[in-house]
Amino acid sequence: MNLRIDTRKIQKMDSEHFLHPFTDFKDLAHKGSRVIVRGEGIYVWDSEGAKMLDAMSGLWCVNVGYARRELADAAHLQMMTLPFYNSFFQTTNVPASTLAAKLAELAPPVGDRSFQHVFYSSSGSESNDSNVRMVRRYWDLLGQPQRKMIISRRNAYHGSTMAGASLSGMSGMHAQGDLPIPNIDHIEQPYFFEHGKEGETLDEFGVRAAGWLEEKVLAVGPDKVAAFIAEPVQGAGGVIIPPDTYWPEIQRIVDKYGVLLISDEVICAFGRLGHWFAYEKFGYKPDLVTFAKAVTSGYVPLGGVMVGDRVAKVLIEKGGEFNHGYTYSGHPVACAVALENIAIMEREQLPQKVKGELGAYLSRRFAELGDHPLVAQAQSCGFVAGLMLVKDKVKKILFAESAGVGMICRTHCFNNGVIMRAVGDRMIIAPPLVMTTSEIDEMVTLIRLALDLTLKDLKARALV
Ligand code: PXG
Repeated sequence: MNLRIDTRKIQKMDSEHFLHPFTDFKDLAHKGSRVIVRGEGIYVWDSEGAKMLDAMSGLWCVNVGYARRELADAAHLQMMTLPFYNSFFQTTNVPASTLAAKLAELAPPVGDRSFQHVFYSSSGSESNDSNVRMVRRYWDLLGQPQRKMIISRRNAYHGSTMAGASLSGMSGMHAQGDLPIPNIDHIEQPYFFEHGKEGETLDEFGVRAAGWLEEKVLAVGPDKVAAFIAEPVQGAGGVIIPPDTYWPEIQRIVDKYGVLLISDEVICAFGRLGHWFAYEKFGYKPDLVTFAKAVTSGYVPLGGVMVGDRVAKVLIEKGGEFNHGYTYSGHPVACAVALENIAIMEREQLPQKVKGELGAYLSRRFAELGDHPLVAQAQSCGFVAGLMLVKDKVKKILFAESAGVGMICRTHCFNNGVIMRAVGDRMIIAPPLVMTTSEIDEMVTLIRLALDLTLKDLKARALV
């Protein structure tokens, strides 16, 4: 397909008018953006014709791959039928109601808790703002308005709105804009590589790391803690996979102190970890589940919160009017695309594949990268994976942050046909779930090539 794009012209408009998210504007204007023009299957192309295997699924979202006609047809049909109508004033639309029922069917009940209700938004950030609103309303209605504190974790990512960025545990975000907002606090992340002690097993570490939540609850005062929010596996923080003992211990603690549990599954839901929702994989019982991204495979923006019975009952029975919502809550086109996206995942059994042979294959092939001289750890969980680039893997010596080794590696990836994301010196992937085993082989070969080129580059700069 010849799209005849004038790269320079687009770059000029881009640098003169488009302020990109999480970007040093001046630096990008100087370098010029890479113009992505097309996607098909697991590949994207730039305006200069370079083809890249997109091992990040856009940004953790294109789970069914690019250029799916079914999704375009669903959007087209819905736009011609009813492109928009609001759901504020006692009206609804067919896709929003149908999708709500479908999501309630897909979210498995756990113990005495089930999910029968959905609150819609258009993004993960908005959904977490809605969570803050719902959690505070819940405790107010129960006559415990002093329960305001929401505990999160350092290096978590929960979005970029005022509440989302506050819940996120990233100091760079907090440093801009007087964040966090009041009544949000953070504990350390369950990252063994950083916090594990000499001689401690992974399982022991998992229990100790979960214990940081109990310490924080006790320090704040159990009657003041409203909720704990966490990603099942931290995504943007660098694919931090918690030890098996972590989630059961977290569950024990939130149960003991009656604290609500929010599972932020913006990355982990919709098959990414081999389940429709990731709390099922780890066996914990959230009260609220945030979703976005892959609910539509990123084709159109949609997000929301699965509201568990415990919270829903109080908001419905005692709440009266809930003074919160968005113009696009239950957007008909977004919901129609989500329904078709879920139908594709069901037809192609994508969650089952990730949970079964395909996920096992990715895990095996990715782990092989652990033998590379630069790689200290190559781990995966379903279809997310991360590896750590280190100066000395035996002595666990890290590169200086200023060396920017992750970015060097990322550039070699881009220039050699595979898109990975660098988080510091952690290189991470979240590939489309529609990959075949031979595409996994191709991806691993390209990653190894990028690692070899990085090593060569670092030797030339005398950094190893
Ligand atoms: N929660 C989680 C767990 C996320 O990963 C959000 C909330 C916010 O979603 P929205 O739709 O508002 O962006 C996210 C988003 C990265 C990166 O660099 C990750 C996200 C967004 C942007 C960049 O890995 N995750």
